Amino acid sequence: MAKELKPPQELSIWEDAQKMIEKARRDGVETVWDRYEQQSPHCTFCELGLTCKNCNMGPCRISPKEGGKMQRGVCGADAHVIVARNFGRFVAGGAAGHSDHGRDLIEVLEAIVEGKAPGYQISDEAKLRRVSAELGINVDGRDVMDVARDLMDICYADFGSRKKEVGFTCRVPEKRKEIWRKLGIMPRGVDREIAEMMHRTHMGCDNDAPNTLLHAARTSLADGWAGSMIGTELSDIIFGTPAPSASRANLGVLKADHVNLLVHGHNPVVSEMVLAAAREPEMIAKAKAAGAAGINIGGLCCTGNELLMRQGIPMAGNHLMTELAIVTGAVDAMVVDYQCIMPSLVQTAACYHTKFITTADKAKFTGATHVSFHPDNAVKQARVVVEMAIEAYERRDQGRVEIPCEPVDITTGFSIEALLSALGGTLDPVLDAVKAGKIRGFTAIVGCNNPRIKHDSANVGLAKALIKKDILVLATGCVTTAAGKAGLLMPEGASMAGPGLQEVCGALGIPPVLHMGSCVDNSRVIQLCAAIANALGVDISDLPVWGASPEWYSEKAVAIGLYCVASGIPVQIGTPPHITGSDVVTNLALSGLEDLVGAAFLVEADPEKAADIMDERIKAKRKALGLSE
Ligand code: BF8
Repeated sequence: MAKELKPPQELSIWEDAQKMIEKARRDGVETVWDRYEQQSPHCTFCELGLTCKNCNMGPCRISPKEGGKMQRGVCGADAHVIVARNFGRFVAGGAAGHSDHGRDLIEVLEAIVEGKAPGYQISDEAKLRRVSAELGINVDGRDVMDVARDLMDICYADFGSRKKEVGFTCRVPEKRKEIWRKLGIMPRGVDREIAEMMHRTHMGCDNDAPNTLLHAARTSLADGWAGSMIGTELSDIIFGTPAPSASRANLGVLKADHVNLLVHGHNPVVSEMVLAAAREPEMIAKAKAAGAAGINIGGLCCTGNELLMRQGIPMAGNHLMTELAIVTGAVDAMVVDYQCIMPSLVQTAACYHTKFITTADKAKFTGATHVSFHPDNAVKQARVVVEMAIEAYERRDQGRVEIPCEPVDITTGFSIEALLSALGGTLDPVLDAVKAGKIRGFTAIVGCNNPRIKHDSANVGLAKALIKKDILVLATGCVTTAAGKAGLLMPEGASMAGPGLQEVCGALGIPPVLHMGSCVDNSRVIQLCAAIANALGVDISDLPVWGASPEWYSEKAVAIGLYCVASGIPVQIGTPPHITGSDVVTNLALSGLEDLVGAAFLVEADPEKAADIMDERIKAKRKALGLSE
């Protein structure tokens, strides 16, 4: 029997989402929430992490308590080994996603150096020289392309097996590196750690759950301090380092009289080129000839964040809004690269006139139109994509268009460089505010949406609860749009903050939630924490800081959470990963890591309760640093 549909008001806190869920139902279009209901209840063995498909003696599923005795898989693996192996592979998947994205940027840099990437360039030469110098490259008086070539070599080497430590560990406080060396989790090379995790979790290798977990930490550190950090730094060098700017968010950014082209996925390598093509007078003229007033580019998910940070492109929505954007009937084309792109979007697009276009040879979708992007053909292919959007516009049925709300204003662009420049070149004003207790601490709220949780309720709830306690919030990934829609990315949003944070925001003209970029850009968060720790002469774990991912869903989010924890930043999550079938693994995650790396995970779904627990730790950390409340 079909399950009863939940009212849209129970599925999302947003009016634009609720209206589009209703429209999807009217239009007979299936959404992620429908499929979630169909899949519920989920398999308990899988939820606990107690299924194993790693070999062909299985699949196995075990009960840890069957008859009072722990069951074992066919190979003899107990619950702890099975859970740890599954978790290790989960982390490796996330680290691979971010890091392969980072590698794609090295390849673009290589193509630029070799003169084979028309349309791409070094946009921030000063940052190229600064980052290269940090990594030990001689930059004085050298040609920009020579420096870029050396940087490219160092970044490629960070993916290999020849190093003892990846390059950007030069940014990590010495005390932290000592911990990593002692535990044997210093990240050596991105591909090496990921491959070793796959090796360890093959049947008959690492059969000691804590040992597997430590390698998961090492793999995640290779993501945070190499794969992701390379992704961020090279994106800034190639496309420009973000600076504060104004933009808008929600489905109201779609324009009924324009060709609407949404970019979705992660890597700016594609979306920047599509944007550039859409701005060409020739393309605008074609759009006008087709009867449109112009071409409107909007962002979804993390490539949206990338364009928002650097180009001020408006955000149409986050993860759970991607299907609903098409349901407006106003999206002429959705162009995607990779990661977090629901396979369902092909079917959703087929219900309307929307052209669904894939661009990455490693992320093809059956039923989509594939336009293969590479550094040497990106300019040409971007024009092809924009022309497809214009053609689709001509087929649009305006009678099916419903743009559900007006957009809200947001501010964006808070890279570390932008923060420093706003603060007069030094972190001192922020550190002074922290010492004075006006900013009591920091929390980076990162990550996703998940249909298990009412859309954005926890992302927004936690951000509001924390700023009320004078805790400055940094936002990345899909939390960005949530915070933006809630008015938290505007300086006026400080009226929702506590008195200290209100004062700081007023004095600096900043919002209480600062947008720092995409999920790959969580590397900016750990870099900032390391810089603050270095400035204070302490370890990262001594700081009054948290990470949080209230609505996480992806492997990447777990990799981020673990590299934060391993870097000394405790992390709140709204739902546990599939590890609770092993008390050894669960206890390690929730408390054991605290002893090892000075931080651990907190699982608390209620934003207010989570904020209270986080606040207690911030108080304790402030006290230990000799800071008053
Ligand atoms: O990397 S926040 S849903 S889009 S995983 Fe995905 Fe989560 Fe969004 Fe970006 Ni990050």
